[in-house]
Amino acid sequence: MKLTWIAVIVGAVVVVIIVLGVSLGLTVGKKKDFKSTFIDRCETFKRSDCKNIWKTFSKAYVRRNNCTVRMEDYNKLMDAAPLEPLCNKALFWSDTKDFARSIAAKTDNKTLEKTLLGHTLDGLTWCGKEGSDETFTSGCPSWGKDDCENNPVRSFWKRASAAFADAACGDVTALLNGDSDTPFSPTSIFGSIEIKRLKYPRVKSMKVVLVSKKKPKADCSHPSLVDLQNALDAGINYSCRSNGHKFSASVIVYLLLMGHFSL
Ligand code: N1C
Repeated sequence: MKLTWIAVIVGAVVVVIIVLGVSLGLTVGKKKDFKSTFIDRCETFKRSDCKNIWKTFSKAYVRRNNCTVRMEDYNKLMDAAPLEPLCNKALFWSDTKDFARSIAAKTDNKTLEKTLLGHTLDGLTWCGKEGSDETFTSGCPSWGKDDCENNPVRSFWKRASAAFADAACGDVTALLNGDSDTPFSPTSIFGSIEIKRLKYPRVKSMKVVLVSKKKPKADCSHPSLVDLQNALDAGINYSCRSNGHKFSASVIVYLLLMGHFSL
């Protein structure tokens, strides 16, 4: 009798494990489609109009030739999700995405990826096709300009970065890569779009922080930083500091939190 009960309990446990395993496997294994990802991410910002934001977004590239989507095609999207002024906390970056993300996550600094549209589209690829209402996530032009400059993803980041720079005010920070041969690249989005839209007296100062994971190649005397200063609007105060060591993003965050390093 006792043995029968043990067999029944063990059997029930096995059934529960199998049911849970199968349903979990199905959920994890199923890739969310692009539209659901967009709306789910958008809704984390407690917006009730994410379906409308999606419609406005997709109109920019759906049914289009993927090499003719310009940054202006996202103007209506920017109007649908305008940015609040970002005073004394805008954090720009170039070639230092993981550093910027870790720092922004642990501090009050705000990167574009912490805003609704930046967060919603971070890391995603999308494009359309002439004669189709669908959004595609493969077979799209690549980020580099080799395919074509006016592609849906690149034009979005250019437009969103322009809006982000327009919203910045007071003191801003730029996190640049000290391991790079050119920490300030005039062809990057930071160098070609954002820096040009920072206007004095709305923006008072820019602090450049050079971070390195390896033995740093560049310090604050690097010639490309002279180009950066020349690109800055007259009146914006410039300063630069370099950590001068190889630090991982998590070490920098730790030093920041302990007050041994500041942005
Ligand atoms: O070309 P970049 O860097 O100088 O662009 C970074 C600059 C930041 O200050 C951001 O405000 O432009 C903005 N930006 C993003 O926020 C962003 N998120 C994700 C630009 N690009 C962004 N991405 C992706 O990073 C983009 O799809 C492409 O793959 C990179 C470009 O980064 P970069 O060349 O290091």
